[in-house]
Amino acid sequence: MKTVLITGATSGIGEGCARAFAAAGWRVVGTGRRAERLRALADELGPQRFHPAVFDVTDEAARDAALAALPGDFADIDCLVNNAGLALGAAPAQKADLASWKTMIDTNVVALVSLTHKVLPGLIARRGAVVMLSSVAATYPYAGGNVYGGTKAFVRQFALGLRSDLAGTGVRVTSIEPGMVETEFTVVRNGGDQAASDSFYAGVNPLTGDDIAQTVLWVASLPAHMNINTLELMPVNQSFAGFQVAREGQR
Ligand code: NDP
Ligand code: 8X3
Repeated sequence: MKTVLITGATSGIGEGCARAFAAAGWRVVGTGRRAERLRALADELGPQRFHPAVFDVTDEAARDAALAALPGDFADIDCLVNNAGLALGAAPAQKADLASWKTMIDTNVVALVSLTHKVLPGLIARRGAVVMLSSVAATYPYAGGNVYGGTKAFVRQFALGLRSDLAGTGVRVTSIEPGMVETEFTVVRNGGDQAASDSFYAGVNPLTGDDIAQTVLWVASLPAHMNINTLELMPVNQSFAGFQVAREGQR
């Protein structure tokens, strides 16, 4: 039986991944700050299947303590799903909050790199896998995406760089790059405004956390000789628009 460590399992894509991997017969270590949600998942999935690890990914001491306390059955990680992350705000750069920018970088980049560095020796020993949640925002800039898009571009390029460094180890690395997925993502982005999130997704028929979870599980369950490098996916109703043009004298 294999073990997966999923960061951000209290909501959305990570929560969907916890259920999907558990249903497929994996042992799941699910992390997040909201202990009650992890407890509920543990009750639902059972102690043989799910182990809750409560910590803030930006707190390395708390993370290390939680990982050191993993029960023997859950201690050997075969797959790391680097999912915890967030966007804060969608203001243009010149109006953005610097503290929010730093929180996104600390969470989406620094914590992800640090956890990957910690888990990598074990993944190499077990010829495991890393699946990173990047975003379409890594590739397609949009107004207000500034630092969030920058963090997700880092995640994608870090995943590809890892692929290169890990040549010959058997470790697989994938960057998953979704478009609009209706989770708590847009509520968080808008400071807890559920109505703003509802209107963002209204009529779109967006992807769901479970859609992405099934994709992550598929990637992690492929035969050992197959590596999905990058995987971009969107709801059918989301697609591309042209460039914007600012005309002088019309501002
Ligand atoms: P949610 O807001 O529903 O879930 C985010 C998860 O990240 C939660 O479990 C949250 O746990 C965890 N998290 C955030 N900050 C921290 C922290 N400091 N420490 C520990 N855990 C943290 O969003 P999604 O499920 O949509 O997002 C998951 C990933 O997918 C993110 O990386 C996001 O950028 C990416 N993504 C999302 C898309 C979307 O449209 N929704 C599209 C493309 C990519 P808790 O609050 O309990 O700590
Ligand atoms: C977020 C994707 O399309 O909502 O990563 O900006 S989108």
